[in-house]
Amino acid sequence: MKKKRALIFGVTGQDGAYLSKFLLKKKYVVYGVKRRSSIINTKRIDDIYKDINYKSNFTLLYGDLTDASSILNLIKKVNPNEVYNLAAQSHVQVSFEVPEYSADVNGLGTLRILEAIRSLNLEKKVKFYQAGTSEMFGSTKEKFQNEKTTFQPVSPYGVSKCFAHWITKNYRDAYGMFACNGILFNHESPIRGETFVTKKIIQGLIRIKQGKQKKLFLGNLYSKRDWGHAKDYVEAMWKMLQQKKPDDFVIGTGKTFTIKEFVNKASKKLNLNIKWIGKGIKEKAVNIKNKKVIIECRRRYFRPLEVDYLKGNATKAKKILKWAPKILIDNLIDEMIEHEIENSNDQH
Ligand code: NAP
Ligand code: F7E
Repeated sequence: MKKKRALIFGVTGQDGAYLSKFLLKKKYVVYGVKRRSSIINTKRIDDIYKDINYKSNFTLLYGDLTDASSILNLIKKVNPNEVYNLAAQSHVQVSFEVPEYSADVNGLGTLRILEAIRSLNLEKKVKFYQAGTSEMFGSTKEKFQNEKTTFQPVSPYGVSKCFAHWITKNYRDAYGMFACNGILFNHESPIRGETFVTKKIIQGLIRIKQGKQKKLFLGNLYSKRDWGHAKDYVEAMWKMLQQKKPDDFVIGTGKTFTIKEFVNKASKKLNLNIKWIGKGIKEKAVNIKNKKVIIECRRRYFRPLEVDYLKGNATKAKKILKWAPKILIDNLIDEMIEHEIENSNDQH
């Protein structure tokens, strides 16, 4: 049987790396789109080339979501069965600094892919996955968000992803395209970007423990997030494209924790006994053993608007996709800590 071909936009990111390995394991031929950068940006996928079973089925190609002709040429060249759009300016706080660029890549970039598929007359052949996000729920007051929860985005990132969501649905309805929106809640892993809060906390606490860093500076300690593992979430993406009918699905764990709770869990696992003192911007954590302040809050890490509370209801995915998260927060933190310690030892 002929192998299926998958084209992944955003292959160098956290999810792109996990999805590539997942699809290669399933015997797909994988084409990943990377953009040009001044330093090598393929760290997360370099190990694929070390695997004799994978490397011959994995190809990297240059492209950019802001460049419609590159997208069209890539789709024409690869002639994929499945296209995964994971490429994005994915940092919520940064989207307030570069709103137009975030809208261009995340919103129009999605449209450019859909339109390329359509203009190549591949709309009945190619299956399309769009990386949607719980950030689209924004300021919703619903306490357990599902596919019917109204979007109320509160950042340029959230707004750009709403455009991508609706244009994906529009192409599905208007042209009969097999196009699915995943509405994924936060998912992390050892290869999470270093400026996202989970990775920042774990990296910071370990460096403090090792005496390489004095303090960790954070923003809002009281927003709540539903954190899962990227490895589980890429499986859900693939499952969406294996259904008879295209549809949209919420993917989350159904559990929610504050940033402070995440810090407390991670410090406990690292045997760092901390005590919180002060309030508001003056709140800080003290290392009980040596009485040193190791965590402080800084205004620069607060956003102009915050998504205060997220908790995903993945009942539909459980029923239709037969998907459920396998890795929950405690095991996620354990894996992130283990990887970080191994990595920091490698450097010395
Ligand atoms: P990530 O680590 O930030 O990866 C984003 C990827 O997009 C990277 O490969 C990046 O390339 C690429 N990219 C950025 N701008 C691009 C452009 N103009 N043209 C082509 N590629 C571009 O994000 P992630 O955590 O893997 O998330 C994957 C997708 O899911 C994103 O769309 C994100 O918005 C969405 N999402 C993530 C979460 C989550 O919790 N992780 C939850 C819901 C939705 P470089 O490596 O060169 O920067
Ligand atoms: O922030 C708070 C911050 O940047 C989580 C992206 O993958 O998930 C991610 O977006 C929370 C926020 O993730 C710091 O204010 C406190 O409330 O790790 P984050 P995010 O904004 O939830 C969604 C689902 C996506 O789609 C996005 O692509 O933590 N927080 N102190 C901090 N956040 C950061 N980054 N840094 C801090 O120092």
